[in-house]
Amino acid sequence: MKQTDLIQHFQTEGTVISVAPLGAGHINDSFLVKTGETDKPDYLLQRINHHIFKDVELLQNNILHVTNHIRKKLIEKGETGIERKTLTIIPAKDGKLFYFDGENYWRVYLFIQGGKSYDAITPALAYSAGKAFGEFQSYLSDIPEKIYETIPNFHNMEFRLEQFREAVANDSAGRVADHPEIIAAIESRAEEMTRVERMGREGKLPKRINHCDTKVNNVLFDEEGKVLCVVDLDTVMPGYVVSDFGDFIRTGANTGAEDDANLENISVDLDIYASYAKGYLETARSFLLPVEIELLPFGARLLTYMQTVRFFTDYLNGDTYYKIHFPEHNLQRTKAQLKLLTDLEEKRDKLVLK
Ligand code: ADP
Ligand code: GN1
Ligand code: MG
Repeated sequence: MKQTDLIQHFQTEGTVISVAPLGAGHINDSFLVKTGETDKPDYLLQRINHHIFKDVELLQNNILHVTNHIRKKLIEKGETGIERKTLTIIPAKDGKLFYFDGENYWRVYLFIQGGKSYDAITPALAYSAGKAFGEFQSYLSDIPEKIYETIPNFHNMEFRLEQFREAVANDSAGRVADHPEIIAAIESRAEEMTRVERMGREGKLPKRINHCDTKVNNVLFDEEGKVLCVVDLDTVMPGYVVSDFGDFIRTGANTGAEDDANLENISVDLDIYASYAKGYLETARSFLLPVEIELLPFGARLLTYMQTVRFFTDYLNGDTYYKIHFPEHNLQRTKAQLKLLTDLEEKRDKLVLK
């Protein structure tokens, strides 16, 4: 079905004048839908990857609860311009939170005008993003509805290692024999990297509602560099806060790209690291336990390691999960993440927070 026809199934206003692809995520497909009338909003149309988010109804209900709760908090704080400060779901004409066209699932959000997202940022933007993610966690700390895992075991390192080991054993794409050094690099860190799950089981670390995809390009900033809102809410679910801290550092504090072909470009930018941590702790310190703060630098290594394992597992499986743009893309991503991990390990002493 054409995207212009799809939009007719939603409770939108105005006349569609254009539909154009937007964003560079690895999972969903996004389109900016522009309307002709100046007094009508534009929209974001997204094709939901239902091979990954298998229960679309549960997914959309989660997002509805999360955005309604955040909206309530913003109103309580006396904020204005709230339609740009959290996502707004536009339901389908039948009242559902998505539309199924017989093949694909689609959803629509209000388009946030003037919002900018970046793949590379400055320390000032990192500080602002840190505050925003701390605030996000704090807003959701008392959400009354149950928020489900939209992808079971999503940031569970033990589970990700099980998937990796299964991929090595199956060797379905015949790629295992060529990469003994990557396999060794993953295995040698496995014990250390699963400590968060052990601490959770021992009752030493609480789960909180996390964003679980705190990539730098999931924050929208206004023209002045102030955060408008956090987007990409598919993975909001219970988790350990080290995850959200770590995934931002993995993406926002990398001097290179996530898939940089030139490993020399890759290192951790310590200014961005410190600025993000400062912003985050300003809004999150009040609810974090000392052990959670102590583990934040570990979180940066953990999420970089987790992404190494996830990209490499997908490579070994023959590229079935992440969108790839060329045949060895997942291998290149793996090597780039491993390089960032090594740099984070070397600068370990410089990452300690107070
Ligand atoms: P993906 O799963 O592909 O990463 P996102 O939900 O993050 O999809 O959307 C892709 C990009 O589109 C984001 O990085 C952001 O720049 C932009 N975006 C997302 N939602 C909105 C919105 N409601 N209004 C304006 N821009 C948006
Ligand atoms: C995916 O959709 P996107 O690009 O924001 C992935 C994240 C990974 C990220 C790696 C549902 O996020 O977990 O960290 O790619 N999302 C899912 O860039 O698997
Ligand atoms: Mg995204």
